[in-house]
Amino acid sequence: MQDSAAAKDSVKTLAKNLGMDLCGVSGLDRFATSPAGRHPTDILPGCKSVIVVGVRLLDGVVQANFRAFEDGRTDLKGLYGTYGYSMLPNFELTYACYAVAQHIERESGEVAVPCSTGPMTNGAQLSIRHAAVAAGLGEFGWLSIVLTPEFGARNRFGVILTTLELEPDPMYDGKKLCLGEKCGICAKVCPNGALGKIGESEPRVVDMGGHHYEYATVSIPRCHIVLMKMRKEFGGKEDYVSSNDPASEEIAAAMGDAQTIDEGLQRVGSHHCGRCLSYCPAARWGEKFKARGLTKGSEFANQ
Ligand code: B12
Ligand code: SF4
Ligand code: SF4
Repeated sequence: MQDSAAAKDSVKTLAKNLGMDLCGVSGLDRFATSPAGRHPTDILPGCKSVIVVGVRLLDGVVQANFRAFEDGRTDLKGLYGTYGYSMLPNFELTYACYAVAQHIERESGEVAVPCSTGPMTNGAQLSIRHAAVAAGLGEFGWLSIVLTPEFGARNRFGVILTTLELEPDPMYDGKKLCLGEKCGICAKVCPNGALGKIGESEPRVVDMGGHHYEYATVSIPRCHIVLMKMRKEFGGKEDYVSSNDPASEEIAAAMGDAQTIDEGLQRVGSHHCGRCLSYCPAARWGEKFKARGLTKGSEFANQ
């Protein structure tokens, strides 16, 4: 392969041709504070570059979520489950990561590892959110996932680790994307209080590449039981766990039963919530959805 800048260009062109909307590259210095076992070199010894690809969510699929939240059309949640959560973003990203890794190995003789992207793709080797920020694609929003200037919260990402040296992209340094305290919509719309309120709860703090970020500490059990419909009030057929804030062990024990209900292809209920992501107005989505009449103007959509 060519020099590190030309090699990066060829990877980005390929990613675009594979249907990716975003692609960025980070060196390893930005991962200096990774937790044990989650550093790129723990997965690929000799790793020199972290490539992150990203794909936008379809507006039409996010609007199907509004029909469910605002019109009670919970039958439409399967659209988000299939095209916005488990199936397509993940598989599309998985294929793109695989093709980029093949391209690098074929062209340069270096080593490349495509990582898992999420549900049904076997595991979480490293934090994709941190990688996306390191690769300059955006910044953490209060909702804890990554906001990009192009699509706000409505993106999914995939990661390829490689021993090939690629020219790193600068960190995102543009206008602040999260509207912070004057917004707080993500915490307000969460049906199970999984996200603490801004200014009232202890944030997670990340220092990376000279940038400082703070975002909500997500209660994973609280989010998980909504995503998996594990209580009647979140659409479950039964209360599979004893409270809205169960211990992780109780969720794990109940998963066997819960996963057999209302199964999609992945044998997991297709509820998948996504309220925080859908209502997040970053990247002017509030205006866009309102202008197109895609929400019914709930107090959140109006902000
Ligand atoms: C399991 C999982 C979940 C679980 C648990 C989430 C969790 N926080 O663990 C549940 C079901 C709750 C969940 C929910 C959602 N998820 Co999710 N999830 C994942 C998945 C598959 C693995 C997360 C994980 O265990 N990572 C490994 C650990 C190590 O990373 P971590 O928890 O992020 O990191 C912590 C520490 O280890 C440390 N850390 C880790 N690495 C590093 C590196 C550095 C340098 C530093 C400083 C610190 C640090 O900081 C973190 C805080 O302690 C990721 C994909 C992935 N591999 O990252 C998607 C992912 C995070 N999810 C995603 C999405 C979109 C969602 C939902 C919106 C889905 C939905 N319902 O529509 C919600 C959002 C909820 C919310 N507000 O956060 C996207 C986010 C995309 C984006 N825009 O940023 C991801 C990246 C999937 C993807 N391929 O795009 N998710
Ligand atoms: S996905 Fe739903 S339950 Fe999870 S944090 Fe977002 S709004 Fe809350
Ligand atoms: S909903 Fe508002 S506070 Fe939450 S991440 Fe989006 S812009 Fe930030």
